[in-house]
Amino acid sequence: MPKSPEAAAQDIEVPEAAGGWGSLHGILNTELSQKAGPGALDTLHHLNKPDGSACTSCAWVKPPNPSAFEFCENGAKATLWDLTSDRCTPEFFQGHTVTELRAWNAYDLEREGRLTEPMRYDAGTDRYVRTSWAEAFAAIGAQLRVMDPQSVTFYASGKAALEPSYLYALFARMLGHNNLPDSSNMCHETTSVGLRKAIGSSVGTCQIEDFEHCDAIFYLGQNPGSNSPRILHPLQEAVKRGCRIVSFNPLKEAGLVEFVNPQSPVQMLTGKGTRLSHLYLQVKPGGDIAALMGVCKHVFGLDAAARGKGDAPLLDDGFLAQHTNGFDALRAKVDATGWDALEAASGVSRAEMEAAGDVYAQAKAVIGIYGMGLTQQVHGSEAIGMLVNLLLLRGNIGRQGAGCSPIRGHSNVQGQRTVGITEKVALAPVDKYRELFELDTPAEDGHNTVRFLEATMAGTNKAYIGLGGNLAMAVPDHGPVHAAWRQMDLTVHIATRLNHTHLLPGNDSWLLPCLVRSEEDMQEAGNQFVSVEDSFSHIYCSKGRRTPASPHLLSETAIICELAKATLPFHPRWLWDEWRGDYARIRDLIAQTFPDQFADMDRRMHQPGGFFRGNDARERRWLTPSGKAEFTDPSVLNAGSQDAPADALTLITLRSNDQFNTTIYGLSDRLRGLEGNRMIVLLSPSEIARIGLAEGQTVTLVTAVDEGTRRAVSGLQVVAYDLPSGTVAGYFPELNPLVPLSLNEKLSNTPASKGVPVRIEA
Ligand SMILES: Nc1nc2c(c(=O)[nH]1)N[C@H]1C(S)=C(S)[C@@H](COP(=O)(O)OP(=O)(O)OC[C@H]3O[C@@H](n4cnc5c(=O)[nH]c(N)nc54)[C@H](O)[C@@H]3O)O[C@H]1N2
Ligand SMILES: Nc1nc2c(c(=O)[nH]1)N[C@H]1C(S)=C(S)[C@@H](COP(=O)(O)OP(=O)(O)OC[C@H]3O[C@@H](n4cnc5c(=O)[nH]c(N)nc54)[C@H](O)[C@@H]3O)O[C@H]1N2
Ligand SMILES: [Mo]
Repeated sequence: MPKSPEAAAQDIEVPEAAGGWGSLHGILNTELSQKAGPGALDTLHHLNKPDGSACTSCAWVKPPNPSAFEFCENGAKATLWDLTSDRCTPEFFQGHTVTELRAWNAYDLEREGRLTEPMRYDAGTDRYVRTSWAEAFAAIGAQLRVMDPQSVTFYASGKAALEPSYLYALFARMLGHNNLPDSSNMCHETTSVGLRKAIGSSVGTCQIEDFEHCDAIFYLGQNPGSNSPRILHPLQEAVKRGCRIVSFNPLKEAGLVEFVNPQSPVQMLTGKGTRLSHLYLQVKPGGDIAALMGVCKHVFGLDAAARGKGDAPLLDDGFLAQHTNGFDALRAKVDATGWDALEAASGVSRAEMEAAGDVYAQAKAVIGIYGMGLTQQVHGSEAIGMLVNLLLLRGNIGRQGAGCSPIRGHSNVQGQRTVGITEKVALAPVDKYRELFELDTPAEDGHNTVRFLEATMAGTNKAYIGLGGNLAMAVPDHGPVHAAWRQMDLTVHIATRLNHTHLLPGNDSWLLPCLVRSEEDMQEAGNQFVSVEDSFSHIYCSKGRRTPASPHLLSETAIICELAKATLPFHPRWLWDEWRGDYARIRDLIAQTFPDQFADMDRRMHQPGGFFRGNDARERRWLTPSGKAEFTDPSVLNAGSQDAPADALTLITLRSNDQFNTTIYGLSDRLRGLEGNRMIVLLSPSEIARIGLAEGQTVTLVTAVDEGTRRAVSGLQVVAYDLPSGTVAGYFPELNPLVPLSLNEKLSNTPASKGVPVRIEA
């Protein structure tokens, strides 16, 4: 007899539970390689607490009553990485041409340590050479002043805090453009657009308290063990209360299977953790739409049966009537779609979808959580819409213990959007800009990340300023993108460590080294602190205490102010010196610009747990055109590309446990049992046999859509792994050359990094 879906979930074996001793070894290894020193321990001790700095590794909540160690393995790694004792000095650059450095791998580049002085690219010697801040600002300002503002792009990676982010967006608009892509464009932009379309909110509706009251959590396409380990604590607590977790993921991720709490002596000593997932639906890539539809179909069946017997209905009729729109169309679609089609499109069985439907139906309060597995698909917003559909059926949004909770990536990526970094004029605080700065916001929408790359390839974008990040490596289609990148007139990088984007200099290129969040930031009014927003829309203060890595470093805020001063004409209300001197002045501007959410920000952000800027959908106020929460009638059953040839496999690009995006800490993907090599391609054993490959063999992956251009990555070792048939997986960013720029989410342009049609060449 086949196992029940519940029993199958209990029997899943993983190489190692999340947390546990392995996480402590992981921290130790990073400390050994980075030699951050004893002061770093003090920084870790204060991390995510009211008197410390906010961790840069993820956007999970900083709780009002923090535990002794309010950080995880990966937060510790990110902090130690920032506080390394290694230095990448002008002397280093003297010894290596840029061409030579381009051939280094990412790990070796960042291993050189923190950048220490501003550098200018010298084309004659093909080297970065020492410059002064004054020279850098004057030269960049002089260039920007004479360029067509529409040909200039200001990118932001989601680490920069609220204060520099607010000024950066303002600077762009004062210069005359809305070209403000950020890392969110490769990440949760699908949420910004898709969730907004469904419930009128571009961010999640849950608060941390909801995790104390939910009976079920539907957990889709997010890997907490590697990417947001602090979430494992509330998940563990919830499970201990009897809450049931239903996971949807093509990989059996250790963090969703078992957690050994490093703060529990019993669990650490016995090695026995908490089993997390009650059910584990191993969907195929993009299979969530169909799987969730199957869950809905079963709930409709249960509801009809209950009504037939005269029992209380399962659907929340009152909520549906008062708060939602479009139910009938969804219902008709679900009724008309057979189980065979749902099984084929999702990769999971009817029995599994029904078991998940039972969990949903029995739960009084349900939370839906998701990450990149949903957002980085061609029809990702429809997958989000389908999750919202399920939640709406029983009024699971806008009440205690229920809601929709996307897990953000970068530690302030949500906040950057909140304070004005957006290419869309409709989302910019246009009236306030006029009132506060006599500024007319440029009328045209600007570039998102994909549009920026297209414009660069077309030769119409000629300058790039990067506030952090490693954009050229994080984006799709490295081949054509990198060739075009070098044709730009001006490239400027505000950065902490050397990366490959810096090694694609335009005609004129600058490297401007900045402080990290855990470092002291002295300005005219004394040591400054900054603020960030987490996944739950709480705003906190973050205070740096460490001595900066070099006396020449400037803060991101200071660099933006100086660039703006060197570029823009004088205006009596544009007070760059005062803003630089005292960041409280910037917070006043944020509070005046967004009074409903940020009033009295400078005081409230010091509260333990920060302050909540509010969320209308949580209060069941739906800021949609209809004024109601919208059911989505999905146009497809699988969220992947509909143009893939029938014989293609689908590639998922993954993060390992030992990286932060393009920053590679090491070669250990411990939680998946993969060690020592990132140039690998994972396939199920049966797929390896079907294609006629052998484990350990080296192959080439070739993209199987948009085939006018050949996109290939060679030298990939075949590794057997438990995956659905037709699925292959490998690492981001190594496999980014395979992702066509044209393969992006329909509504948001988020690159479809979890659904790339490919073929294997032996
Ligand atoms: N240590 C560490 N922490 C990080 C980061 C890091 O790189 N390292 N990056 C930060 C950033 S910027 C972000 S955005 C987050 C990212 O955190 P996540 O959202 O967890 O992103 P990924 O690791 O890319 O992949 C998510 C999961 O989606 C699954 N998946 C792939 N395709 C599908 C699908 O079609 N359906 C479903 N249901 N699942 C699918 C994958 O197997 C994987 O488990 O983490 C943040 N935190
Ligand atoms: N194929 C594929 N591609 C992806 C993804 C995927 O899952 N698959 N994920 C996408 C996602 S979710 C994201 S968010 C993007 C990430 O894209 P980015 O945010 O652009 O990339 P990161 O790797 O986070 O940037 C790392 C660099 O940031 C700089 N840095 C680090 N800390 C600081 C700081 O405090 N200040 C400043 N100024 N600079 C700093 C350092 O120089 C470091 O080299 O990648 C996307 N690309
Ligand atoms: Mo991200």
